[in-house]
Amino acid sequence: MAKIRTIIFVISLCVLSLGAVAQSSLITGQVTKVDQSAGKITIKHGPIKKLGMDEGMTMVFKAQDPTMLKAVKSGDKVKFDAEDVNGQLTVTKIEKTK
Ligand SMILES: [Cu+2]
Repeated sequence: MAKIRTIIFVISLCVLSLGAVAQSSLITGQVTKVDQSAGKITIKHGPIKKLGMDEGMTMVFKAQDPTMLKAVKSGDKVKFDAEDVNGQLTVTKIEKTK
C-alpha cells in the first residue's frame, strides 16, 4: 500500500509541475532601461517564438500600462509577456524574478 501511495504522490507531483510549465509561457529577460515618461522599457530577452524572434536580443517594448514600469528597474531580472498590438511590441505583463 505504501508503494502505491508513493507512486500516486509522484504522479501528482509530475502533473503539478507540468501545469506550472504550461502556465509559465512567460519570457525570461533582464531590464536594461526603463523610460517611464515615454512608457517604454528596454529588455534583454531570450527567444520569443510567437513574435518571430528565434534568438535573444535587447529591444525596446511599449508598456501596456505605464504604471507597470514602477515595479521594475534597470538591472532587474524579469519574466514578462509581450504581444504585437497594432504593430507595436507591447509588454502586457511583467514580474520581477530572483
Ligand atoms: Cu526581441
